[in-house]
Amino acid sequence: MKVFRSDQHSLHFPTGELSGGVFVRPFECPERWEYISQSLQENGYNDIAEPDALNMDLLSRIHGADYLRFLQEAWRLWEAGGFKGDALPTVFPARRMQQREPDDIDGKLGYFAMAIETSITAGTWDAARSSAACAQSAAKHVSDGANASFSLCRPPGHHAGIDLYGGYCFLNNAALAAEVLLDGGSNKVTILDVDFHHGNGTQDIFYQRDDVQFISLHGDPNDVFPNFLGYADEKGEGAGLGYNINYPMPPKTPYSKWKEALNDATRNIQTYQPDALVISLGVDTFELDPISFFKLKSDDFTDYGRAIAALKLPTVFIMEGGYAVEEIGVNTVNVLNGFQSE
Ligand code: 5XA
Ligand code: ZN
Repeated sequence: MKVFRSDQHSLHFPTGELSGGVFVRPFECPERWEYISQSLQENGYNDIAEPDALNMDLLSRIHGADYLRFLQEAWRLWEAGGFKGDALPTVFPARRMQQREPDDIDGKLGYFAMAIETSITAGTWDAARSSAACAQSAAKHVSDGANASFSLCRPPGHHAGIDLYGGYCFLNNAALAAEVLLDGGSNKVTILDVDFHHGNGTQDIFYQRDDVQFISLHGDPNDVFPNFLGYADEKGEGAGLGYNINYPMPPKTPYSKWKEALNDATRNIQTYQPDALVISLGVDTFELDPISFFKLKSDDFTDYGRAIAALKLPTVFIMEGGYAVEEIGVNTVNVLNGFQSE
C-alpha cells in the first residue's frame, strides 16, 4: 500500500492547549507523525511519496472562500496586532449575536473557530495545506487504479467544516479525498469515520448531498467533544436525507459493542453501493488514549481492518486522531495490516 506524507507537517507545532483549565502541551503533536512513520517503516510500508501540489479549486468545493482567505491571513493579522503567543480566540458569536466576520483578528478567530484547543501558528497554513495535499494525492492514486492508499495527514481534518476550524483540524482531508474520487469517475463515495470523535466537519460538508454517504462511529456527543453535533437523529437534509448515519456510543464501550456498530455500518455501505471508500482513521478509540473513553485493544484494530477490506472497495485511509503517542504507530499499522491480509 502506497503511503503519502509530507515533512511540512512539522511547521504546525502550537506550544499550548487549554485542557481542563490548564495550559498543557498539545495532545496533537509532531511526534504522532514520527511514531506512525516509524511503525510504517518497521512493517514494510516503504513505498512512500511526497504529495503533488494542492489543487485550490478542488479545495474550494468543500470550504468557503472567506474561510480559506481567513486561514491564509490569520497569522499575519495576529502578528500585526502585536500579539506574541499562538493565535487563539477569546470571543464567540453566541446566540442572538451577529453572525458576521469582523475586521478585528480576535473576532475573526472566534467567528471561524468551533473550539479553542486549536491554535493557529506561523506555519499552520502551510502544514494544513501539505496535509490536504497528501489526502489529495492518496485519493488520486486510488482513483488511478490502486486498490488502497494511506495518507499520513497531520494536522487532521474531520472537524473542519465548510467554514470552521477546531478539534486540531483546519482543512477537511477526508472530504477532499472524496471530491478527488468523484472527480476521477466515482459516482458515489462513502466516508466511514472510525475516529473516536464525531466527524462534525465532514457531516457539515456533505449533509445535503447524496453522492457522498457519511457514516461515523464515535463517543456520544452528549458526553464528549464535539458535543453539539453527532447525534443519531442527524440523518441528512434535502437530497442528503438518509445519507448521514451516526453511531454515538457511551463511555467504556468495549470492542464487541463497537464492532456491532461497525457491522451495521458495513451493511449500510453495501446497501448504498459506493464506488470507493474513504476511511477517516483515528486510533483514539484505543483503551489508553488520554482524551477518549472507548476500550479498543491493539489487536482489535487488526480485526476491523479486515472487516473494512471485506467490503472489497477501493479504499483511501486518511489519518485523523490518536493521542496515546507510543501506541499510535502500532494501532495505525494494525488497521492497514488487517486490511492487507484479507
Ligand atoms: O478527532 N478529533 C480529535 O481527536 C480532537 C479532539 C479535540 C478535543 N478537544
Ligand atoms: Zn478524535
